[in-house]
Amino acid sequence: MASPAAKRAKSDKDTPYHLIYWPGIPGRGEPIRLVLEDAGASYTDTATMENGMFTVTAQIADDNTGDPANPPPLAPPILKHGDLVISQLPNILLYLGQKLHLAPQFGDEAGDGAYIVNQLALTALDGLSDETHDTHHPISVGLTYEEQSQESLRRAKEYVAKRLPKFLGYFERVLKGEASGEAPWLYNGTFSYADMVLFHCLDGVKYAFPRALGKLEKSGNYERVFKLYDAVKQRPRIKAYLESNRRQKYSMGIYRHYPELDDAA
Ligand SMILES: N[C@@H](CCC(=O)N[C@@H](CS)C(=O)NCC(=O)O)C(=O)O
Repeated sequence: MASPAAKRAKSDKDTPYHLIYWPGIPGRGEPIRLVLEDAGASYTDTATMENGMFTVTAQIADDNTGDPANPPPLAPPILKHGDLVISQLPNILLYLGQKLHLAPQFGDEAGDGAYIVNQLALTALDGLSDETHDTHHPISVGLTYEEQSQESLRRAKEYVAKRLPKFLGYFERVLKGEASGEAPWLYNGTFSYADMVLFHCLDGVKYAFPRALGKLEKSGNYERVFKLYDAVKQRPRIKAYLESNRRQKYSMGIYRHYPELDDAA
Protein backbone atom coordinates (compact mmCIF):
# COMPACT_ATOMS: atom_id res chain seq x y z
CA MET A 1 0.00 0.00 0.00
CA ALA A 2 1.31 3.48 -0.86
CA SER A 3 2.48 5.39 2.21
CA PRO A 4 1.00 8.85 2.91
CA ALA A 5 4.36 10.30 1.85
CA ALA A 6 4.11 8.61 -1.56
CA LYS A 7 0.56 9.88 -2.00
CA ARG A 8 1.49 13.50 -1.27
CA ALA A 9 -0.05 15.82 -3.88
CA LYS A 10 2.49 17.81 -5.87
CA SER A 11 2.18 21.57 -5.49
CA ASP A 12 2.48 23.74 -8.55
CA LYS A 13 4.51 26.92 -8.74
CA ASP A 14 1.46 29.10 -7.94
CA THR A 15 0.82 27.46 -4.56
CA PRO A 16 2.15 29.99 -1.99
CA TYR A 17 5.44 29.18 -0.31
CA HIS A 18 5.88 29.45 3.45
CA LEU A 19 9.34 30.23 4.76
CA ILE A 20 9.90 29.33 8.40
CA TYR A 21 13.05 30.94 9.78
CA TRP A 22 14.24 32.84 12.87
CA PRO A 23 12.87 36.40 12.82
CA GLY A 24 15.46 39.16 13.27
CA ILE A 25 18.38 37.89 11.17
CA PRO A 26 18.70 37.28 7.43
CA GLY A 27 20.64 34.06 8.16
CA ARG A 28 20.16 30.93 6.10
CA GLY A 29 16.67 32.14 5.27
CA GLU A 30 18.01 34.92 3.06
CA PRO A 31 19.01 32.98 -0.08
CA ILE A 32 15.48 31.54 -0.04
CA ARG A 33 13.91 34.99 0.22
CA LEU A 34 16.11 36.30 -2.58
CA VAL A 35 15.13 33.47 -4.89
CA LEU A 36 11.42 33.86 -4.10
CA GLU A 37 11.62 37.63 -4.54
CA ASP A 38 13.47 37.40 -7.83
CA ALA A 39 10.88 34.99 -9.18
CA GLY A 40 8.01 37.22 -8.00
CA ALA A 41 6.61 34.20 -6.10
CA SER A 42 3.90 34.54 -3.50
CA TYR A 43 5.23 33.64 -0.05
CA THR A 44 4.81 34.15 3.67
CA ASP A 45 7.78 34.59 6.00
CA THR A 46 7.88 34.07 9.77
CA ALA A 47 10.28 37.05 9.88
CA THR A 48 7.37 39.39 9.18
CA MET A 49 4.55 37.47 10.88
CA GLU A 50 3.18 38.17 14.31
CA ASN A 51 4.33 35.29 16.55
CA GLY A 52 6.61 34.05 13.76
CA MET A 53 9.05 32.83 16.40
CA PHE A 54 6.47 30.36 17.76
CA THR A 55 6.03 28.84 14.32
CA VAL A 56 9.78 28.22 14.23
CA THR A 57 10.02 26.78 17.74
CA ALA A 58 6.97 24.52 17.20
CA GLN A 59 8.68 22.98 14.16
CA ILE A 60 11.89 22.17 15.99
CA ALA A 61 10.36 21.27 19.37
CA ASP A 62 11.37 17.96 20.96
CA ASP A 63 7.77 16.74 20.79
CA ASN A 64 7.35 17.40 17.06
CA THR A 65 7.47 14.06 15.27
CA GLY A 66 6.29 15.50 11.96
CA ASP A 67 3.09 14.52 10.16
CA PRO A 68 2.04 11.46 8.15
CA ALA A 69 3.97 12.64 5.10
CA ASN A 70 6.88 14.61 6.51
CA PRO A 71 9.50 13.92 9.20
CA PRO A 72 10.25 16.82 11.55
CA PRO A 73 13.05 19.22 10.59
CA LEU A 74 16.11 19.52 12.83
CA ALA A 75 16.66 23.23 12.23
CA PRO A 76 15.42 26.14 10.16
CA PRO A 77 15.26 27.21 7.37
CA ILE A 78 12.13 25.19 6.65
CA LEU A 79 9.95 25.50 3.57
CA LYS A 80 6.30 24.49 3.44
CA HIS A 81 4.79 24.20 0.00
CA GLY A 82 1.37 22.59 -0.10
CA ASP A 83 1.72 19.24 1.69
CA LEU A 84 5.50 19.23 1.57
CA VAL A 85 7.68 20.33 4.49
CA ILE A 86 11.43 20.35 3.79
CA SER A 87 14.55 21.70 5.46
CA GLN A 88 18.28 22.09 4.74
CA LEU A 89 18.99 25.26 2.77
CA PRO A 90 20.63 23.65 -0.29
CA ASN A 91 17.79 21.13 -0.48
CA ILE A 92 15.22 23.94 -0.42
CA LEU A 93 17.14 25.77 -3.14
CA LEU A 94 17.26 22.62 -5.27
CA TYR A 95 13.47 22.35 -4.94
CA LEU A 96 12.87 26.03 -5.73
CA GLY A 97 15.27 25.84 -8.68
CA GLN A 98 12.90 23.33 -10.25
CA LYS A 99 9.63 24.99 -9.27
CA LEU A 100 10.67 28.53 -10.21
CA HIS A 101 12.76 27.55 -13.24
CA LEU A 102 15.98 28.89 -11.78
CA ALA A 103 17.99 25.84 -12.85
CA PRO A 104 17.91 23.31 -15.69
CA GLN A 105 14.80 21.18 -15.26
CA PHE A 106 15.03 17.50 -14.31
CA GLY A 107 13.50 15.50 -17.11
CA ASP A 108 14.62 17.92 -19.85
CA GLU A 109 17.43 16.96 -22.20
CA ALA A 110 19.80 19.38 -20.46
CA GLY A 111 18.38 18.51 -17.03
CA ASP A 112 21.64 17.12 -15.64
CA GLY A 113 22.78 20.76 -15.55
CA ALA A 114 20.68 20.95 -12.35
CA TYR A 115 23.50 19.05 -10.62
CA ILE A 116 26.02 21.61 -11.87
CA VAL A 117 23.95 24.49 -10.51
CA ASN A 118 23.62 22.61 -7.24
CA GLN A 119 27.38 21.99 -7.11
CA LEU A 120 28.10 25.70 -7.57
CA ALA A 121 25.60 26.70 -4.89
CA LEU A 122 26.98 24.10 -2.46
CA THR A 123 30.54 25.31 -3.06
CA ALA A 124 29.59 28.93 -2.40
CA LEU A 125 27.79 27.91 0.80
CA ASP A 126 30.77 25.83 1.96
CA GLY A 127 33.41 28.53 1.60
CA LEU A 128 31.53 31.78 1.78
CA SER A 129 28.83 30.97 4.33
CA ASP A 130 29.67 27.95 6.53
CA GLU A 131 33.37 28.76 6.79
CA THR A 132 32.62 32.46 7.27
CA HIS A 133 30.35 31.50 10.15
CA ASP A 134 33.15 29.41 11.65
CA THR A 135 35.41 32.47 11.90
CA HIS A 136 33.30 33.67 14.86
CA HIS A 137 32.30 30.21 16.12
CA PRO A 138 35.38 28.04 15.48
CA ILE A 139 34.90 25.79 18.52
CA SER A 140 31.15 25.36 19.02
CA VAL A 141 27.81 26.94 18.11
CA GLY A 142 26.91 26.25 21.76
CA LEU A 143 29.43 28.81 23.04
CA THR A 144 29.25 32.58 22.70
CA TYR A 145 31.70 34.45 20.49
CA GLU A 146 33.33 35.89 23.61
CA GLU A 147 33.98 32.37 24.88
CA GLN A 148 35.96 31.51 21.74
CA SER A 149 37.30 34.91 20.67
CA GLN A 150 40.97 33.85 20.84
CA GLU A 151 40.39 30.90 18.54
CA SER A 152 38.28 33.16 16.33
CA LEU A 153 41.22 35.50 15.75
CA ARG A 154 43.33 32.64 14.51
CA ARG A 155 40.56 31.18 12.40
CA ALA A 156 39.69 34.55 10.81
CA LYS A 157 43.31 35.19 9.91
CA GLU A 158 43.57 31.82 8.17
CA TYR A 159 40.20 32.26 6.51
CA VAL A 160 41.02 35.61 4.99
CA ALA A 161 44.57 34.69 4.01
CA LYS A 162 43.86 31.33 2.45
CA ARG A 163 40.27 30.19 2.22
CA LEU A 164 38.58 33.37 1.00
CA PRO A 165 41.01 33.88 -1.93
CA LYS A 166 40.73 30.19 -2.76
CA PHE A 167 36.93 30.35 -3.08
CA LEU A 168 36.92 33.68 -4.93
CA GLY A 169 39.58 32.30 -7.25
CA TYR A 170 37.51 29.20 -7.85
CA PHE A 171 34.46 31.21 -8.90
CA GLU A 172 36.62 33.44 -11.11
CA ARG A 173 37.86 30.26 -12.85
CA VAL A 174 34.29 29.03 -13.23
CA LEU A 175 33.34 32.34 -14.83
CA LYS A 176 36.35 32.20 -17.16
CA GLY A 177 35.47 28.66 -18.22
CA GLU A 178 33.58 27.70 -21.34
CA ALA A 179 30.72 26.10 -19.40
CA SER A 180 29.75 29.43 -17.87
CA GLY A 181 28.67 30.69 -21.31
CA GLU A 182 27.82 34.33 -21.79
CA ALA A 183 28.73 36.66 -18.88
CA PRO A 184 27.92 37.42 -16.14
CA TRP A 185 26.36 34.10 -15.05
CA LEU A 186 28.03 31.00 -13.64
CA TYR A 187 26.52 28.35 -15.86
CA ASN A 188 25.35 28.14 -19.44
CA GLY A 189 24.89 31.91 -19.90
CA THR A 190 21.68 31.69 -17.86
CA PHE A 191 20.83 33.17 -14.48
CA SER A 192 20.31 30.42 -11.88
CA TYR A 193 19.88 30.18 -8.12
CA ALA A 194 23.65 29.51 -7.88
CA ASP A 195 24.24 33.11 -9.05
CA MET A 196 21.87 34.29 -6.34
CA VAL A 197 23.65 32.24 -3.68
CA LEU A 198 27.04 33.60 -4.74
CA PHE A 199 25.65 37.15 -4.65
CA HIS A 200 24.25 36.60 -1.17
CA CYS A 201 27.47 35.06 0.15
CA LEU A 202 29.60 37.91 -1.21
CA ASP A 203 27.21 40.42 0.29
CA GLY A 204 27.51 38.74 3.67
CA VAL A 205 31.31 38.49 3.54
CA LYS A 206 31.44 42.18 2.53
CA TYR A 207 29.54 42.97 5.72
CA ALA A 208 31.65 40.72 7.94
CA PHE A 209 35.09 41.51 6.51
CA PRO A 210 34.78 44.89 4.72
CA ARG A 211 38.51 45.65 4.81
CA ALA A 212 39.66 42.24 3.77
CA LEU A 213 37.12 41.84 0.99
CA GLY A 214 37.71 45.42 -0.18
CA LYS A 215 41.41 44.59 -0.66
CA LEU A 216 40.62 41.44 -2.58
CA GLU A 217 38.17 43.33 -4.78
CA LYS A 218 40.75 46.05 -5.50
CA SER A 219 43.35 43.44 -6.46
CA GLY A 220 41.47 43.03 -9.76
CA ASN A 221 41.95 39.25 -9.56
CA TYR A 222 38.27 38.53 -9.20
CA GLU A 223 36.71 40.95 -11.66
CA ARG A 224 34.16 38.51 -13.03
CA VAL A 225 33.02 37.55 -9.55
CA PHE A 226 32.32 41.15 -8.58
CA LYS A 227 30.62 41.83 -11.93
CA LEU A 228 28.25 38.98 -11.17
CA TYR A 229 27.61 40.51 -7.73
CA ASP A 230 26.70 43.86 -9.32
CA ALA A 231 24.54 42.23 -11.99
CA VAL A 232 22.44 40.38 -9.41
CA LYS A 233 22.10 43.53 -7.30
CA GLN A 234 20.69 45.37 -10.31
CA ARG A 235 18.02 42.81 -11.12
CA PRO A 236 14.82 44.85 -10.81
CA ARG A 237 13.03 42.69 -8.23
CA ILE A 238 16.20 42.26 -6.18
CA LYS A 239 16.87 45.99 -6.23
CA ALA A 240 13.31 46.64 -5.04
CA TYR A 241 13.59 43.97 -2.34
CA LEU A 242 16.94 45.26 -1.03
CA GLU A 243 15.37 48.71 -0.66
CA SER A 244 12.22 47.36 1.03
CA ASN A 245 11.57 46.82 4.72
CA ARG A 246 11.39 43.08 4.09
CA ARG A 247 15.18 43.09 3.85
CA GLN A 248 16.58 42.60 7.35
CA LYS A 249 19.89 43.97 8.51
CA TYR A 250 22.85 41.70 9.22
CA SER A 251 23.41 41.42 12.96
CA MET A 252 24.13 38.30 15.01
CA GLY A 253 23.64 35.63 12.38
CA ILE A 254 26.07 33.89 10.05
CA TYR A 255 27.64 37.14 8.91
CA ARG A 256 28.82 39.21 11.87
CA HIS A 257 31.12 42.17 11.81
CA TYR A 258 33.75 41.98 14.55
CA PRO A 259 36.32 44.68 13.66
CA GLU A 260 39.06 42.78 15.48
CA LEU A 261 38.58 39.78 13.19
CA ASP A 262 38.68 41.95 10.07
CA ASP A 263 41.81 43.70 11.44
CA ALA A 264 43.52 40.45 12.44
CA ALA A 265 43.12 39.32 8.88
N1 LIG B 1 22.83 22.51 7.17
C1 LIG B 1 21.66 23.20 7.62
C2 LIG B 1 22.03 24.03 8.82
C3 LIG B 1 20.82 24.57 9.53
C4 LIG B 1 21.20 25.44 10.69
O1 LIG B 1 22.31 25.37 11.26
N2 LIG B 1 20.26 26.31 11.10
C5 LIG B 1 20.54 27.24 12.17
C6 LIG B 1 19.98 28.59 11.85
S1 LIG B 1 20.81 29.24 10.42
C7 LIG B 1 19.92 26.72 13.44
O2 LIG B 1 18.90 27.20 13.92
N3 LIG B 1 20.57 25.72 14.00
C8 LIG B 1 20.18 25.13 15.23
C9 LIG B 1 21.08 23.98 15.57
O3 LIG B 1 21.89 23.58 14.72
O4 LIG B 1 20.95 23.49 16.69
C10 LIG B 1 21.10 24.07 6.47
O5 LIG B 1 21.86 24.40 5.54
O6 LIG B 1 19.91 24.39 6.48
